[in-house]
Amino acid sequence: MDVRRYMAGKKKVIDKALDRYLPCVKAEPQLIHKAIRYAVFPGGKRIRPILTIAGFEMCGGKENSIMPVACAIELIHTYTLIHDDLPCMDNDDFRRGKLSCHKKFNEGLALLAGDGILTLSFELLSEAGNSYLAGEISRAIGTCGTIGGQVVDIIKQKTNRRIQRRDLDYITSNKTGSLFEIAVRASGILKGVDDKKINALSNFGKCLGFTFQLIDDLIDKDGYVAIYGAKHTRKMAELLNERAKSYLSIFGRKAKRLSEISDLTLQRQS
Ligand code: GRG
Repeated sequence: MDVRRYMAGKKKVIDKALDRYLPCVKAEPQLIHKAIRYAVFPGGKRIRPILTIAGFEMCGGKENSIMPVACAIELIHTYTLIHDDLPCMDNDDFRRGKLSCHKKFNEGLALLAGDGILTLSFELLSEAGNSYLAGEISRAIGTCGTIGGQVVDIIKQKTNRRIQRRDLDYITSNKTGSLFEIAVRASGILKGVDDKKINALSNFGKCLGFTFQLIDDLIDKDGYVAIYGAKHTRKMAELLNERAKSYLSIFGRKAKRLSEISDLTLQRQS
């Protein structure tokens, strides 16, 4: 099956599962559930949970048993977007082509919608029954991971000085990279593959996350593009994509799907 069709199919399955896991709009208090569903649907590309599922399948697992983990990863991603859009952070009025959550509802509700889906993600992780994995995900999105990246980003933005490469690397690895890394790594942990394979999955996820951010900077003409220009940034992304795929060699031909998803990241326009 063509990789685009594979991804579109997975997106549908993920959306259906998210719909099942989230409280319905009629559940009290209705307003918070309305705000949560507004932020989660129709959603974006669902790239992170697709990577989790594709990684799990590569390791010999079946889609259904990783679905709570894949959905937890997407809910964590959505919480970061809701909070990132708040006036106290990036102050964005729009997200995914519509009003951001706090603009549609209000700041308090958006904050709680983010908290609500972060909390639900750990309920889903408890369903997966692997406390080591829950710990690894907590660490990846904590103050030495995603949150840490956001903290340094905010501090650097406030100084108004041209950002240094070292700081940008730190922000990218943590703010974007950590969640990509754990999204892929989670698949190996849940399937119980050996440490060599888990490390390979981590390295692949880390490089892919970095590539993803470089392409994002090319689309938005900021970040690395502001320092190195578009041509150099694209070259960096291409090299990093090759490095990402090289980590998959340990999986042999089974790595085809993850490799294709990685290549597709280079071509994305949104
Ligand atoms: C801890 C509040 C908090 C934030 C952490 C991840 C993050 C920092 C903020 C989110 C905003 C942002 C621009 C992150 C960079 C990573 C990135 C390119 C996110 C967009 O991801 P896509 O393109 O989005 O996968 P869709 O809409 O497709 O889900």
